[in-house]
Amino acid sequence: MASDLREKVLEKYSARVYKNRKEHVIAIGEGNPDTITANTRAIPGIITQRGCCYAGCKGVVLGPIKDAAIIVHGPIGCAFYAWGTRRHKAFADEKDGEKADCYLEYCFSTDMQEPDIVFGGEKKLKQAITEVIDIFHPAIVLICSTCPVGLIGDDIHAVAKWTEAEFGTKAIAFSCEGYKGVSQSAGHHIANNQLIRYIIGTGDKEPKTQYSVNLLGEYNIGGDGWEVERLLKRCGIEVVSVFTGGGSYRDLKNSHLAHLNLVQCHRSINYVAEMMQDKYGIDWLKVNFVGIESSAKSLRDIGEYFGDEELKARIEEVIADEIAAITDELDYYKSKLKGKSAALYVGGSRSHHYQLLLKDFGVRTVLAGYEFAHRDDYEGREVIPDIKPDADSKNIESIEVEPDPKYYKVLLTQEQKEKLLEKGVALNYYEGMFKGMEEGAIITDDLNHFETEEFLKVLKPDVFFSGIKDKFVTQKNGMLSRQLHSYDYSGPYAGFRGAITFGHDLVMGLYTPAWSYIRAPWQKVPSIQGTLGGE
Ligand code: CFN
Ligand code: HCA
Repeated sequence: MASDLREKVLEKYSARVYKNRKEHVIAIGEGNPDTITANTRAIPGIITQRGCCYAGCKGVVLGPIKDAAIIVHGPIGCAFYAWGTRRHKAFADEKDGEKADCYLEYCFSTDMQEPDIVFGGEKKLKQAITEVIDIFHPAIVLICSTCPVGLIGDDIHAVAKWTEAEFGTKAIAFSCEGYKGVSQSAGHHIANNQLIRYIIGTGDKEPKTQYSVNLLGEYNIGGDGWEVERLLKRCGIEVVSVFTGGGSYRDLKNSHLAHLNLVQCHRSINYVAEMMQDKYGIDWLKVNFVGIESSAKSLRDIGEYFGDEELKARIEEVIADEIAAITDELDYYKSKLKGKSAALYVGGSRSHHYQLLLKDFGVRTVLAGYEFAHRDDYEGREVIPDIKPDADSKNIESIEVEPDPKYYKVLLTQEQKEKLLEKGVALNYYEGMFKGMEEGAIITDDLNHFETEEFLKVLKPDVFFSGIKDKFVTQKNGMLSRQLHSYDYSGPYAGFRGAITFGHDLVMGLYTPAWSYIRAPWQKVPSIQGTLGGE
């Protein structure tokens, strides 16, 4: 039983740690709760896999904005980390027949040293900004602070104002010191709040068509964003901006003029969708382009939202064509993968999305968890009509959403309610990890190194999907580990074609003869032979 396995791992803890961790590790079914404690501080001393606030702000959300000069104010290691380890892919746009600015290959930093910590680093920051503007003339400068900056109190916001006054170049500061909050998630918020405040809504370029969207929470890992854009374009849907994979300041500033927001990674961005709805009246729809069924459903939901019969027919044609093109390979990979089992542990939304792709291949998930997700990512986010005695109850009754007080509630205005009914698609809604998981599986929030090793020992999945920190420990123990953060530099995995690349990589990993060499020869047969006693 899953709860027994859970106990077997957690019982090794002291009473205090046990009490904490049991709220974060849930066995599905068997009368267990389908609520979880999440987004709390990791226990000091435990080896968590989480990253920091700076990683979430600079590394994840801002890093991919290709035409922004992003200056990291802090010691060089932090700048290198967010530049070198996150795999930002982008093409430089064309502007007036020439290649427009793209700074992704550069790493701008103040490289703070001890004297800057002692005497203050603002002078050095101003110097770095002056150099960047002199050399590159960027349209926008983004300043990100790392831990020491917050500790010594450099005022990066004042420096941003100074930049605008001195050079007339737009500049935004992000106080994303690594120690803030409990994980990367705080950094997503800091980045996104500034985007809403200073960038979104500042452009005036209207979309060219009546079916235009922004792609929110798509960071173009392994080229996923490109694949999704290709699919949307094939269907005749215009992509105004992408937040932020392969994205640009040039496009983000016009994003408020798009007709609909599509949300891929809800964890890092759902609140931007929410704020854009409040501020600009743009509806948002949760999509997921990881998985064959999920991709088809997402395209259909978009068609349904716009409600145009021609668009819907085109979407059906594209789905049929994309599926026909992969059927043979899909069948082959399915035949190799059916019946296998997997464990997944990544940051905030992929551990759920990839379960759906695995299902397409007949692979079962026995354990899944998030590093830094919030409760809604596990428990789901339901749209609950704001039922007031004076509200239009006739409309409310026909909304097909089960109100459940346990789940996250979203109260809608009358206008939003009407729109929801009119569109017939589940707006402002996403399913949490709990609902898709089978009885007997285990959910782990903020899984640590000890639990990773222990759970893998008892559950024995065929593959563990995770990140760089635990990949090699897993593989040295004889179990395949594929990185879901970086796709082990393969990809794209999104969409229909991407699913096949994923299937191929997984089959390759599982069936490689390398696994037969995991046990050293002397563990199987004695390697020293001789006789005792000198006979
Ligand atoms: S690209 Fe995204 S999909 S943004 Fe987020 S929650 Fe990280 S960097 Mo690593 S791969 Fe991961 Fe998600 Fe959203 Fe990436 S699962 S941990 S902060 N993530
Ligand atoms: C981060 C970035 C990361 C790390 C990946 C990993 C990414 O959290 O700072 O641990 O393998 O995707 O690059 O999530």
